Amino acid sequence: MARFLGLDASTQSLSALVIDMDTGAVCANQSVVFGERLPQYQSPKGFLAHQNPRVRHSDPLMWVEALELLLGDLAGAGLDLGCVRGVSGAGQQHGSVYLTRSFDQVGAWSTDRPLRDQVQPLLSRRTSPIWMDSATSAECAEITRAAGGDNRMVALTGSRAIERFTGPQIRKFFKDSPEEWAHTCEIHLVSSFMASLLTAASAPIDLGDGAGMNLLDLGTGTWSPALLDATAPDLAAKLRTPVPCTTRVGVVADYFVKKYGFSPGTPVIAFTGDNPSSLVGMGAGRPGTAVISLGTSDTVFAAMTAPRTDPRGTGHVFGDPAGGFMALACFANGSLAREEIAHRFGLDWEAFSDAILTRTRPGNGGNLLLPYFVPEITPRLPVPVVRWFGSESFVDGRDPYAAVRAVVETQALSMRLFSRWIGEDMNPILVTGGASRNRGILRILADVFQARIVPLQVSNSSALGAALRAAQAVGGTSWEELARRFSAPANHLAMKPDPRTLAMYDEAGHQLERRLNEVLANPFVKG
Ligand code: ADP
Ligand code: XUL
Repeated sequence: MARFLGLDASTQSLSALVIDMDTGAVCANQSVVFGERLPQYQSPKGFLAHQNPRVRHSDPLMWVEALELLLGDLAGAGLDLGCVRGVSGAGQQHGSVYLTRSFDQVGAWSTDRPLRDQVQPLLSRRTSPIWMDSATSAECAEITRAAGGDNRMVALTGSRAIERFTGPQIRKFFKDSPEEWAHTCEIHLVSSFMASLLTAASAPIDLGDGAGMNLLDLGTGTWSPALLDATAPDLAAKLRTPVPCTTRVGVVADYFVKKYGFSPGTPVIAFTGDNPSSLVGMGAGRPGTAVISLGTSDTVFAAMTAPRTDPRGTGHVFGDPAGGFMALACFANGSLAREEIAHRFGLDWEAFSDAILTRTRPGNGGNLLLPYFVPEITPRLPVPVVRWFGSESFVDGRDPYAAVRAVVETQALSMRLFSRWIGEDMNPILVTGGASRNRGILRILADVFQARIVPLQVSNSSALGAALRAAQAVGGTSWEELARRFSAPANHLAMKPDPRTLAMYDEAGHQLERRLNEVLANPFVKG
């Protein structure tokens, strides 16, 4: 039996998906939701509470415990992990883990104690800043200055210096916590941390996720000496050389063989970022198909036919696991903003969808909401901004149904506006992530993008992408064949655009841009 396991350590959960190459079936697809299964970490949405909305950290031990729970669930459900011929994985991007000792010095995990207890003493920093953190504006400015300006940053790394990116986060840690910094000998991304746990060895960062650090020279695929210097002293010694996404980084450690029944010697392929992994999971690793992912963050991405960067400075270029590069725009106020409105009005997801499909009309009667409940990544808003524009019956959320439509219309218009630079074909658009099963949201995306919006049959494209990457690297199956077998579109669920909404949404797009420009000029002033 040729089976491959993909893991996805995302913001709110850790998921596993197993594909069977003989039958073409997905034979396991399971998650451990942190808030539900690990309440002791006080992270109901996957991150720790903090009074400063710009600070967002998670406890890396929560991810360690989740890995054990998830593997226990799979084995407990009767899945024979001994049949798995290769493993790969994905992680929420940009988040970082800091160690006092290299995983290589640990050698092996002891089966006498839970993994969590063995990892805890290795941490030089108790918590991990994650992608939602935006507390590093000063460090971004310092790095940009040292590197020679925004344009130089973009030319080298594919992105400006960005608050959530790992380089600025490392610099802040070095500045704010010199003692812990002095004790740090190895730094990982969430992806390479999870791969290191699995192999009991220090797994290198891959080029897909590494591109989200403001440290990688995209031209050479190596850490940029100038950026390492601009970020923190002696940083090169704390990072392993980055590797292509298809690299075999080790084998499943004895600990997991003994505890969960993996076969000895099961190869582990480099883990990557959740978005690069999702790109191949969606069957979009080759240029020609764009993807919208509606997870905790909303992202728009596509494999690139030609090198391109975002003149506005909010977009990014990451490595594409299928080769070449991918373009991406990321929005922090995704699912959590939709949840904010749903909870405020006591609506479940069905009622949320219904508010769009049956209770309100495209354009929302000209009403507009800026729904930035947390600092926004795209456009760059350093503080939360929630503003209502329109009729008296709409403002301040007086009409729950109009509020639902308003949050989703602004999200969709903003995705369209800020992904234009990507320049790849945007019809059809494949859609994934927790919110992609919401018909109302798909309706608005179809109309705003004037594109056919198509979900996949398999949910959790990031874990699927990880399983496919293991199959490609270990089994040698081509990307095309893997996509044909496992990334089939659910055409019966596709949403077609209504051409009658085209002009109206163009006008709404201009309105939104005008309001955003006002706010960007002075986000601290209430309009
Ligand atoms: P991540 O991978 O970032 O952890 P997921 O892709 O698993 O996130 O998506 C989780 C989010 O999906 C939740 O925050 C929830 O708000 C949202 N979600 C789940 N089901 C629905 C639905 N039917 N409609 C809208 N949103 C949903
Ligand atoms: C991408 C980004 C998020 C995280 C979490 O740049 O910050 O999409 O990867 O999913």
